[in-house]
Amino acid sequence: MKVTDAIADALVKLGADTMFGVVGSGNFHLTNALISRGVRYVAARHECGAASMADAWARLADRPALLTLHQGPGLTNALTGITEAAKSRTPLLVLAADVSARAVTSNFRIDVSALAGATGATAARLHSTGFALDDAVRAYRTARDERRTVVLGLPLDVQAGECSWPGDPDMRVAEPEPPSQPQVAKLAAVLAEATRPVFVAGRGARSAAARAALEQLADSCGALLATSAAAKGLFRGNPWDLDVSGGFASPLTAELIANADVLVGWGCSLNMWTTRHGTLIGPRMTVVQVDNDASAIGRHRQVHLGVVGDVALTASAVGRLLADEADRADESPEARGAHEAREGDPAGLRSIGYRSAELRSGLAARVRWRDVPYEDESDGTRIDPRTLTIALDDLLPAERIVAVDSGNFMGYPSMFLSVPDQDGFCFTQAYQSIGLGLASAIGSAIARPDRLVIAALGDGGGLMGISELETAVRLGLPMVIVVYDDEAYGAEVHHFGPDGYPLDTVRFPPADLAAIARGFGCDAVTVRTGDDLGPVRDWLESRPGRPILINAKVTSDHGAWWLEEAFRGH
Ligand SMILES: Cc1ncc(C[n+]2csc(CCOP(=O)(O)OP(=O)(O)O)c2C)c(N)n1
Ligand SMILES: [Mg+2]
Repeated sequence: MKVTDAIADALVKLGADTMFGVVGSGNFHLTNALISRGVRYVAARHECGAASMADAWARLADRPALLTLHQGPGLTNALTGITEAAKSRTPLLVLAADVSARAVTSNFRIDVSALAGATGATAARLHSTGFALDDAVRAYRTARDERRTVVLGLPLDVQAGECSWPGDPDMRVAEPEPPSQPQVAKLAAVLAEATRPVFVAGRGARSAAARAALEQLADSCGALLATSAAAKGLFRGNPWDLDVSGGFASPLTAELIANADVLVGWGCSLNMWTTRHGTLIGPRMTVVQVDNDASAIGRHRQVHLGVVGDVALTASAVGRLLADEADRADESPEARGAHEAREGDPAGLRSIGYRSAELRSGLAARVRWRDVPYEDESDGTRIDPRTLTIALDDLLPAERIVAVDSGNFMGYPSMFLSVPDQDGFCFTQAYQSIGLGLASAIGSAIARPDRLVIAALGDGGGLMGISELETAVRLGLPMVIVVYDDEAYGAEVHHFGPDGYPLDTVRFPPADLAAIARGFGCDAVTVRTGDDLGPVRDWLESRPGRPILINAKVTSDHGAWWLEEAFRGH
């Protein structure tokens, strides 16, 4: 049996079903072997786009995507997207063709393992025809079970070799890690004493099971619920949802988090973004971190208590312990209070922990950014990005996925567009690269054809990744692409401008992005006022099988409020 056929068989048996890439001679046969076994192949126009599509797809599908690349430049072109995936712990298997070991003078020769390791990905390799299948299966399992981006080097001579099929691969999937009982008891004791607890759920809590367990525990101790940007939407619909903690937090959210007496990060690194460089952590706050990866605990900031374990299992175990303690207390004179504490009060009819009826109505009225008053700076020729985004929030269906590129503009879609749940937000910002937003929106649209995908881009990042517009048109994806067009690398303009530096390197003449998009086969509209959004309404009604690009000429008199915060992190 040919090694490429054996690997394709094994990957399909393990569950691989979707692959992104750019095909050259080095990955031609393996890619076709996978396609002939039913794997869907999505051809991108640039390997970085393919990597970012695969990254977004895997985040939403919650299983490994495959990324297939030609040797040498195929891999180096993909590196930025691979780095983003590796830093985000996206389960991704990169099938990276490589020259044969003996081809020491090949033009395509690079050190694949060194490159993979340098990005934070896990390096793997087909070592020989005899072990090729084991190497490939192990690489897939590492990607899936450890949530790693794995770069599997595929030497051409090994790919072309023969091997024997050893039988079906081991199909076991790693089980989630339960916490230890002493740590559960410590966290239960902290929550039993808390008067103003806040939970901040991160990427490691992005599941329905974690949401259910965290909501139940929060009800029993009166905690408010926030997320990191990576888990935005997780608690949508819960009356105690504070939305995102950190630079994107609304004033009310920031105030409530800073005034907490106990903050528990659940599958959340509590990094400088989520804590606003630590300013959301009060001096007398007890900080707890729960994570299934022991090395994540205390990595960004010191915590008073670290609990190693799966988020859903830990939240359930702590909830059970608190309920047992309340049951025992039922026999005591304080029985009634304890009983109430155990039952919780999700509706907020009486005060428990941080919750009260008054706070509940305050949250309903003021927790969203779009409910915070602002002065509309639109001037008839350029639209205020806040006004634009609120209009889009009203116009576009609620069942959506918002995929955001990087830049000064990025907070507007992140904070003014609501999302239906944690799968409604695709935030590829772990590497802070511009240019990944469009491709990650395409990967999202492929993962979730039931939802309208909104790609939110700056003009800089949009033009950097524009080759994938052809992919979106070719695939007939009905997505909305909003370009916040300030004709500049606005982040640099607003960071350096106030100090009087020359800005010629970061400003550009106007570009007609709507015409460019039409050239790719998109529908398109240029928007300078809210009235210009009519064609978007028409497009929504007819839903043609092609994207619409909104070239929004936005005001840019000053930087966004989160930008200075971001530059403090450089
Ligand atoms: C690949 C890459 N190159 C350069 C940068 C530095 N950078 C950060 S934001 C930015 C400007 C992006 O411009 P645009 O997409 O128009 O967004 P804006 O800041 O104008 O809102 C640049 C160049 C980066 N983060 N990533
Ligand atoms: Mg710009």
